[in-house]
Amino acid sequence: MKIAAVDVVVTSPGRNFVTLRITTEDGITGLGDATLNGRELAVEAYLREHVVPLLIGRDAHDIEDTWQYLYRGAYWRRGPVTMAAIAAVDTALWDIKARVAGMPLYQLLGGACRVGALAYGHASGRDLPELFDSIRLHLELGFRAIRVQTGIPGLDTVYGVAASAAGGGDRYDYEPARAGVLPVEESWDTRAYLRHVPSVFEAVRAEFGPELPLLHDGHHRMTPIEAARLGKSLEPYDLFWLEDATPGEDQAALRLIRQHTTTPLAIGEVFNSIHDYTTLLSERLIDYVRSAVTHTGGVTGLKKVLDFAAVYGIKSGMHGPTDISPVGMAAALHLDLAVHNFGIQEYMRHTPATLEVFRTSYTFVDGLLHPSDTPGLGVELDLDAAERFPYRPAYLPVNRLADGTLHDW
Ligand code: EZ4
Ligand code: CO
Repeated sequence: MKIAAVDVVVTSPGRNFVTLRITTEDGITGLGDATLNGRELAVEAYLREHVVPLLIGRDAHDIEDTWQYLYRGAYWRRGPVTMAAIAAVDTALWDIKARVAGMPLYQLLGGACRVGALAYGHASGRDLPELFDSIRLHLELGFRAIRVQTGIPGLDTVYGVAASAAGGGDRYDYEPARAGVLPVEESWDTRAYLRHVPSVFEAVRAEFGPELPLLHDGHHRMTPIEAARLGKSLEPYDLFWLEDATPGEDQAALRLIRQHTTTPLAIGEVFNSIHDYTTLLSERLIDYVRSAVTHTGGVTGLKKVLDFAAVYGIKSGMHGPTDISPVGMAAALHLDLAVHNFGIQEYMRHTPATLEVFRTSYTFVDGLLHPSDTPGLGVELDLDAAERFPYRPAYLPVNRLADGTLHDW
């Protein structure tokens, strides 16, 4: 079953997405997500110039061999651009294979281990009343696990905090990538953050009780000793996880945090290879793997990471922001269902404009996501709708300390 055509589609229904569409000689199509937030056109060019020409004429069924051909064959390995490009090819080929088989992808990955994937939603507020409203809204929507992000006294804007609690109705309206020729600049103060966050979790537990799983994202801003202190001070509030406490590239940092706290740790949304995880997994320095299918070499790449994690009893907690397209989200859901060591799935609902371009079939019922039993991934790309939303340059913000020093965002 030879690959006859490959298209790279860039569209911006509210935010930018890069999608690969592979068509076989008998007209079967498969989709893959290659969106790299704020650096989209680098992946588009990598695919268009260096990958598409290699795919024409290859057997669409040879998924592992194609993965190795693009990974080993490039000589220059790893990196977010390369691995997002490989992810898109890999996901599209799995989509094709499952469509040909007439099965939802999770069946080809071994079948379902659970009835649905527990999802967590994003509650946030500039102050406690706003945050409580946002948590209540998420509970009403059916979420059974909730990420809590909060404004910090003295800081104007803080990562993960929606502009207003009601915002876009029931929709989490925090979209960090802003259209423009330059990134927005935010300000940061770790000491103010460390002083404030434990009091917020104390208040949330007092209001909502001990049962509700609560998560928090540190977004790579702390030093190891600062993260250790936060983990320790949050222990009374029984977090499901503390995410991205320190910058991701420093695997040894997690050793220090681990020595000081029993708060479970999650990391990996900016990772792109199993080699980013070797120390973290083999030394049991984390509890959850945050990688997305979209950024880690696809279903094939991430499945290997999760199987490695399973050896150490470490679970999945796949990244699922709105910059993962519905195609990437669907791929994640099939893997969520099929791996034994599933933990939780992040879920930020896409906008109506995005769902006009990407026709999804996955469902969210009573806090659980299900990829649906449609053959393949279960997502269709509407090319006419995609054309109505042309690409707009947009960047993630940058962060500065009070004296102007550039800090991790
Ligand atoms: O900032 O996906 O856990 N989720 C996150 C996200 C990331 C964005 C960056 O593109 O940290 O909100
Ligand atoms: Co995160």
